[in-house]
Amino acid sequence: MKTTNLILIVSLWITSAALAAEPVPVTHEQFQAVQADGTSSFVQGGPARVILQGIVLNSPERWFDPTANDTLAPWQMGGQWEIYIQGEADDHAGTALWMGQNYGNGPGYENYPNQQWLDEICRVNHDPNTAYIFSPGDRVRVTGRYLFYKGKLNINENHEVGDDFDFKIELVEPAVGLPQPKIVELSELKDVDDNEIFDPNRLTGCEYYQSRRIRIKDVSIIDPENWAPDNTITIQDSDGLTFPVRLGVGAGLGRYDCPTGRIDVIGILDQSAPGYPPNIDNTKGYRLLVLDYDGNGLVLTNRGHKRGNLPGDINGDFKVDLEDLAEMAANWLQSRDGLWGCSN
Ligand SMILES: [Ca+2]
Ligand SMILES: [Ca+2]
Repeated sequence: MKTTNLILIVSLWITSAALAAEPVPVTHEQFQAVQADGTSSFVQGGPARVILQGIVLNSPERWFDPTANDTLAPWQMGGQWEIYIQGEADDHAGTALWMGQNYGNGPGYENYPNQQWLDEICRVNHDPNTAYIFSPGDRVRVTGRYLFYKGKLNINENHEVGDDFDFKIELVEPAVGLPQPKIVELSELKDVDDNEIFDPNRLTGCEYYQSRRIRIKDVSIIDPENWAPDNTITIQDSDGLTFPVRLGVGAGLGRYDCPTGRIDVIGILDQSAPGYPPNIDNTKGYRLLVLDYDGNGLVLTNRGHKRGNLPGDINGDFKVDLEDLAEMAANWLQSRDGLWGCSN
């Protein structure tokens, strides 16, 4: 028998075995458990699919550009989509859900053609029962497969475009509200030598806050020259401890100047462990994600509500004028994939 046929038969057998298994409800804490080296201790012997519940923390299009593009060079992912959901009550963990368009730009997988990608992100942006569009602060239930990547276990499609690999998001309760960000000192995340604190029991240090909303108080941005959407800046506290802040692509990050002086930062503590191929050292690579900014000057965050109430005041400076018109003109006739023109 040819090796390729054998692989096909084995993979079909694995696929059908996985298909038979019912998804298993788990807590985020169970799902994110790690071994001493930071790799997953859930994956080995874990169910094919899990069910997780939590609060949506972000709008995916302020983190990645979802725009469909299936004509890219190898290793370019085209549209991407990712949300973080945070566990509630004593389930002190959180989980990211990721999808990309051009899985086939890595060997052995297929790409989503543009229309199929649009259908996919339209589907995961809407509650299947009500067509409601998910937003930060909604309580949702997720059913899906998973893979370990760069220090955390993600719900994803295993890089497969087939329907059987879709993950599903259902609304449990809309507009519950974002979780209150836990106030965290940089000394909880970094040791005295400014190295990341890693606790494999996930009861302290960076792991404890991974994929959760936190607030770091009284820091300054020491490299304001790096202030730009989709870039990384560094914050520093009065003891000299530092932490990277990965900025998203929210429009406010391009619209407003880098905050100066002593500020607070509210974001999602994330891990993107360094090295290639991935999963070399899963005890490092922590960062704070800030996906948008409302220009308030004191807290690096986007609170999602502005004073003023003048329709057309795009930049929120309380006057409708040519600056607003210029920003609108620059985006004229653009539409947001996954939200506009969905058939569901
Ligand atoms: Ca981790
Ligand atoms: Ca204005």
